[in-house]
Amino acid sequence: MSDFCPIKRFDHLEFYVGNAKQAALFYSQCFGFTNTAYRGLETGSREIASYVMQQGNIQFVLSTGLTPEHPISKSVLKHGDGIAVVALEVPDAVSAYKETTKRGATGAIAPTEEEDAYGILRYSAIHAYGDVLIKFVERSDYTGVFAPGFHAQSKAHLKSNGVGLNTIDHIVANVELGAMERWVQFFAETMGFSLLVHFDDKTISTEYSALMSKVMQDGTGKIKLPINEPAQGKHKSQIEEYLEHNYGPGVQHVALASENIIETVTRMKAAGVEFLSAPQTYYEDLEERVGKIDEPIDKLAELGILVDRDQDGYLLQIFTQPVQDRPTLFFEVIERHGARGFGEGNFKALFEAIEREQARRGNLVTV
Ligand code: TYF
Ligand code: FE
Repeated sequence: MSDFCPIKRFDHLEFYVGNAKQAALFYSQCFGFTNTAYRGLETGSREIASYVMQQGNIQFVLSTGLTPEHPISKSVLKHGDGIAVVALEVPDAVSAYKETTKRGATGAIAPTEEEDAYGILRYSAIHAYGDVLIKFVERSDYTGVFAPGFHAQSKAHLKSNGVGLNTIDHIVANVELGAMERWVQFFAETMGFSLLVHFDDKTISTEYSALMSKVMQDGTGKIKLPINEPAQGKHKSQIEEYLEHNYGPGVQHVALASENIIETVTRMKAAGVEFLSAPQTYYEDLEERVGKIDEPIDKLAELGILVDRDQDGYLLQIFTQPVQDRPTLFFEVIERHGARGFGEGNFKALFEAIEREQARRGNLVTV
């Protein structure tokens, strides 16, 4: 495995939103994140306000533009709220930039150093699908709370004991029809990733919507980035619905891992997070399909949690409704018991559930 662009971990995901103050309350109260750092007018940041939200090893940064000209304001006008930056922690942000741009990546932020009393933070960024950036963050010489310009913040109403979400498991993008190969090549040649699995349109087409999915991963297997492309079906694909409403490619869903999905989903539901539901028939023959599992099936049925088994073990997963008015970004909560797949056995039930929602939005039209 080539290691010209070694990656330590997911560093953070930056969301561009219309109102970061309200988004911070949502991710705190409904998803269990705690606000740890802030920049905005009160800290001398005149153009942008950002809230760093943390839970386990997961960091979200919620940013909004404070002027109509700010690129974040323009991004929100076009895409609505969504993920604009996938930040990866790397040992060397200069080298990551040089090695990837040398191999064809388009530079977005040339290597930059920012310094404060806590040391030096180095970062750089390249363009990925749509308007999404991949940012390389080098933290080895920095001990501050997040980055220069951010002030530590702990406000009681933005503090949470957490709902048990612990790590980012995978981040999925939707790209346009015909663009899959380009992005597979990008991750292979530019980032040194390899193809983990490929789901073709036959594995995952329901009666209506069809898509193709290829999972790219880094050399360590810590960074998994599946890519979806729409495929021909009887009705408009869920991927096309996303592309229309997002006005282009972008991040479709982020899977967050929990070590107790029943507890996590119970808490999120109590806080008002809406999830897709599986029909009760899904649970009738569940044990025949997946064998013995540790969790009580009646509890999984009550919450709508799906189960799948592969050669390495089993996994539990569930999907939220889109988290903004546009049918764009949503989240997956996943608990792995050895399984390394993505819930292939659930694709049919899941896509039928997504299509029921598409129909309610008037977007399940014959093509
Ligand atoms: O990441 C995955 O592959 C699973 C299944 O539009 C999935 O979470 C795939 C495509 C999609 C929604 C979920
Ligand atoms: Fe997923």
